[in-house]
Amino acid sequence: MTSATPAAPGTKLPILMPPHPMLRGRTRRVGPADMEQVRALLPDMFATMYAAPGIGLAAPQVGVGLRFAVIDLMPNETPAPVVLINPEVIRVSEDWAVREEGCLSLPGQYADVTRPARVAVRHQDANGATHEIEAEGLLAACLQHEIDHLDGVLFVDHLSALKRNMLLRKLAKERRQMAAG
Ligand code: GNR
Ligand code: NI
Repeated sequence: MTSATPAAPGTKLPILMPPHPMLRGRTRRVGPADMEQVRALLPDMFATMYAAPGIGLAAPQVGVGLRFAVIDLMPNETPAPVVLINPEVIRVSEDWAVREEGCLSLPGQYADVTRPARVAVRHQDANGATHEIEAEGLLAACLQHEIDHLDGVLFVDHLSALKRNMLLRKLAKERRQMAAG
């Protein structure tokens, strides 16, 4: 059997949905003492993201209150996993871009989100080495979306209150109907 996604050795974790408080809390910076725990979680985070499927997953979405996330935009259907530990936006462009976003914590909900078109992000990898990414397009949106999660922010928070409540109510209704069979 062939698969576009890597044979992830990890285990799928449950993805939290609103109103879970973990999605609204801030996360704690990953320090040297946390690296072992983070490294142990990474295979499960990637397995969860690839299975969903999604292009990013932040630790709070799987109930972990630490400042890290994983992404993989799968350019040309080829895996390109990136580990973002303590990611920070260090520069933003003055121009904005609109893009339709979704979120694994808000399944089935999509909306146009306006964000800075380009960002530079500094982060550490699983070995503690520091990197800087300059991004535009989908990668820029995804990086900002994941860093938002680490601050308790969901993409719907960038919408009007009217649109936000509409999407959150639609999700709650769809989940009730799903539970009722
Ligand atoms: O899978 C995802 N797709 C996506 C599309 C546009 C902008 C951001 C994203 S991230 C999302 C996965 C997710 O919920 N990450 O937190
Ligand atoms: Ni998300």
